[in-house]
Amino acid sequence: MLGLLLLGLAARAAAGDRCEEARRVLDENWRESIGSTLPSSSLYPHQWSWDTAFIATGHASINISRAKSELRRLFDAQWSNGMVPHIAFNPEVPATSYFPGVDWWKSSEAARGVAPADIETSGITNPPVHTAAVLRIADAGHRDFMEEMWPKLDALLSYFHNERTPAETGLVYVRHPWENGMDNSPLWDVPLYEGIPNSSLADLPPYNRTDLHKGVDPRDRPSQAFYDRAVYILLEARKRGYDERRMWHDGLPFAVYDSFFNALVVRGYEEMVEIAERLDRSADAERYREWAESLAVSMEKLLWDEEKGVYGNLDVNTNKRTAALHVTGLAPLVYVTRGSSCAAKRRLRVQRLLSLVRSGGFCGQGTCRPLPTLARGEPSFSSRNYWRGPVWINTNWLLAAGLARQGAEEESQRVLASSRGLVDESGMHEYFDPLTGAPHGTDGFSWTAALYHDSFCRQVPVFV
Ligand code: 2M8
Repeated sequence: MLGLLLLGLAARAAAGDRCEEARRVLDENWRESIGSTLPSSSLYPHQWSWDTAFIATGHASINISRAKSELRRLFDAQWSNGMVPHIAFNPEVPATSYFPGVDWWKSSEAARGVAPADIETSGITNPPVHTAAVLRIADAGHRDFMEEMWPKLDALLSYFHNERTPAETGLVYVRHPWENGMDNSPLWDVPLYEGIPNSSLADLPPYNRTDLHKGVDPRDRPSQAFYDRAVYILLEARKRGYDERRMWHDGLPFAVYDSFFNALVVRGYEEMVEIAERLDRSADAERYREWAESLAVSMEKLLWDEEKGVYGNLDVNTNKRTAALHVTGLAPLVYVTRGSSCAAKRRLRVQRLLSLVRSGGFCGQGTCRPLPTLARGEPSFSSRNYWRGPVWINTNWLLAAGLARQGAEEESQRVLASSRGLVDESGMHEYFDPLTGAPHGTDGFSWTAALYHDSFCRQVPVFV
């Protein structure tokens, strides 16, 4: 009994230290000159869109003025069509510090009049998880920030509805594997390697990968074949001035209706309903309710994979669906909209996803650390390679919240406890080996720190 008590106290002490460490990491990665926090001072020296949302969420319980500044600076880089680029470049660091940098994207020149003239950015986007950050800030007593952010969030979410949702499917497509944030997810293998053969890459200009020289083991990073294709897709988009209609009509080298991205858009629409209601914007709340509903119906109709028992991805170019036991396929747990015409199906499918979360493949039997991005036993599983198996704190955070929303409180707590254990043992690393708990990627990683703080260090209980 005494032993248990001492263990409990030791764990509390460790968490206390880690809370302090989380705040320190965020402080060290903060850059006053751009008013935002870098994902990592070495590997990622610019501002990333969904990282910023997670960082601002964490800052809501640490430093509110930084939380607001993060989002303000990111949305200063918003394009006139509503797109928030996945990178807003940091002018303080040399061009050689990150690949592909400003010289590759050339946003202000290639998308003149649409991309901002005063901040260089990438030409692709990220999942719209910023609504959650704005709600956290509002809940910390800053309702006025919802007012301030409303037009910017509305432009961003409307961009997905107006520019990225072709009427025939009603789904949102991604046009680069970097857009959903899971760079080398195995779900990209078919569209990338079958869709873009080596022969298309003959004229690719030479480039230097900076990520291989930043102290991270190259075995943990995406392959050269992946980078070649990532650069090729970037250059094809740039040639077309990043014009959405033109890219779509000319034919995109890579275009996928991805379950993870679509699920986060539904979740974004749901949070817009919440924000609109708090701001007494009933017509806007109704519009977002309808968008969430219709996107959820399209997901039930087109993305569910009965054989695998998860939501899959649909390739725009081949109309083929691929599914894998990857967190991508579990992501529809994050939203509660049922899609009224498919509600019964949706209920059954959520039950199937929950049984997968409880299964050994996703570390449900206490055999490994949930949630691996790819289930053990899947052919391309790697416990250390980036988005092909390791546990990430942001996907755990999103899924833990989703599980709680589905009423699976025990599973939600198990996923949170896993994140806590991994960080308590090793610190603020980028990702973790689900089999051994070993840390990988860069250290001093901001979203790990921010979401650890949001989950375990603030006074108000999470996800209630
Ligand atoms: C990783 O992606 C970038 C490209 O956007 C990279 O590998 O250089 C991903 O983990 C992505 O999700 C994340 O937003 C970014 C910065 O942390 O790094």
